[in-house]
Amino acid sequence: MKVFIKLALASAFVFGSLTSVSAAEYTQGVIKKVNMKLGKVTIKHGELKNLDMPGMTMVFRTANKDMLEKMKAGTKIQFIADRVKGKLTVVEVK
Ligand SMILES: [Cu+2]
Repeated sequence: MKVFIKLALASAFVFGSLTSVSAAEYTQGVIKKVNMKLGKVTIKHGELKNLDMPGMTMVFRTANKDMLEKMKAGTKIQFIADRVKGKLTVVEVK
């Protein structure tokens, strides 16, 4: 019985992560620092499942300058990050 439940949970998890590929999953973050000059933002972020990354504080690029201009240190955001040309980039902000 236990095994069955585990399998059911596992398949539900796999199904859930497969469907979340199209339905974007936002991660909580707090903006720590914005560097317009370098086009970078420091974010204390929660777990980034798509990047297989635990919560931490780190530097991201942003998909475009408009996005960066709207960011302010101390602001809580919900965002999606991904690798763009090998660089960790904020691709979407709620
Ligand atoms: Cu990180």
